[in-house]
Amino acid sequence: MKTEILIGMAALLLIMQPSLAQQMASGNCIPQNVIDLGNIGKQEINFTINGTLVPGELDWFEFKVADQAKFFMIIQPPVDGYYYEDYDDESSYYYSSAAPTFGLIVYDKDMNYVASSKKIVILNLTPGSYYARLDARPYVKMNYSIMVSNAVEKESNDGLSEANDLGTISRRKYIGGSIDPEGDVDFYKFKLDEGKSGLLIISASEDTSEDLSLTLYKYNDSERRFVPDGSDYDYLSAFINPGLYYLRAENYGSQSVDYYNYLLNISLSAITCDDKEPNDNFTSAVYMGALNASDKSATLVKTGCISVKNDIDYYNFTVPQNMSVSIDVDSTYSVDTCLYNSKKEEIDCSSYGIYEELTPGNYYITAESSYGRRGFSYELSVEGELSEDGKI
Ligand SMILES: [Ca+2]
Ligand SMILES: [Ca+2]
Ligand SMILES: [Ca+2]
Ligand SMILES: [Ca+2]
Repeated sequence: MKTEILIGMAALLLIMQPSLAQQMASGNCIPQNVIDLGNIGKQEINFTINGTLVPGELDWFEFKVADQAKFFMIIQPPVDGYYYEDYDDESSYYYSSAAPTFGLIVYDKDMNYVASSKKIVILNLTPGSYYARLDARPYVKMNYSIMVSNAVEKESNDGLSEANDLGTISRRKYIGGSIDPEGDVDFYKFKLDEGKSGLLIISASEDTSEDLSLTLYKYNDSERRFVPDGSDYDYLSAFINPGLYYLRAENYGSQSVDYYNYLLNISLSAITCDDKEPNDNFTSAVYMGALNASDKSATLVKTGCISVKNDIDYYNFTVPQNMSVSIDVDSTYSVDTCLYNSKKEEIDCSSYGIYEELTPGNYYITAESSYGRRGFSYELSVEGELSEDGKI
């Protein structure tokens, strides 16, 4: 009984830790071993600080604001949602499905509270000296990184005509913003230069349990205006070609929510799609080649792209002699594949790969998203293996 109470009290103290620490800090406690972040002014800033926290430890930072500056600070664990522990010199991994709970608090030079967040703070500060304090509730030693950048939205950006211009998408871009007030909608626009194309990926993180809804707008030639081209929450991907695009960010769901901050991470990966569209039926199938097994086995590989919703990709290949054939797909999202013979009769369908003994002939494969996703690539491989004596 006594032990139970002690454990209960210890747990309560752990839960209370951040608020106790906050009160102490605001009581004019000048921190020791402060990490200097330098000056923040009108110039473009974009830097990352990497550090380590051990249980019960607080890291302090100081910075000077030269001119009135709006910028964000985002705390990120080293790997999405997971963190690792270093045992002295020997590295070993601590695996957890729960992300650590961070707390970042910003104070002015007199230790007056300015702002705080578990993930993203957006600051609009007058010139002066400031402190920031980071704590976390991992129960292990943990690495973290804090990114500081003044790539912050400019209100009002509530419609297509008011969209914030993010320029040309070439390297990864970050933009911090807020859903504030309730019902706020934020528009951004960006361009993809001539000769560039690829897979656009936009992911969002929020300092709340709410999700952002992201909608991409593309120019429609027949309607002669920008129209929504796919919508998703927290993560949006699409194959894009040169041109101008708009992005709409707003709170997902209809529940009324308080103000929150978010960070958008926008990147373009150059992907070459081997499945020249439309390859949407048997006659337009993309030929993969013949499984010529000079040394017992042969492999045919194609990179396919699920470019639009309900895209289906047809392929065909030749089996020159009796073979054991396995068909596999490597992809972020589940892909259903089906195998057909030359008479277009279905042999097998699966989302986990197909394995069949095949006689010489032409065969077809179809690939499509298992759950109606779009905007991702996959690698389709067909491997044929001869039996010891070339016969099955
Ligand atoms: Ca906003
Ligand atoms: Ca807005
Ligand atoms: Ca395709
Ligand atoms: Ca297709």
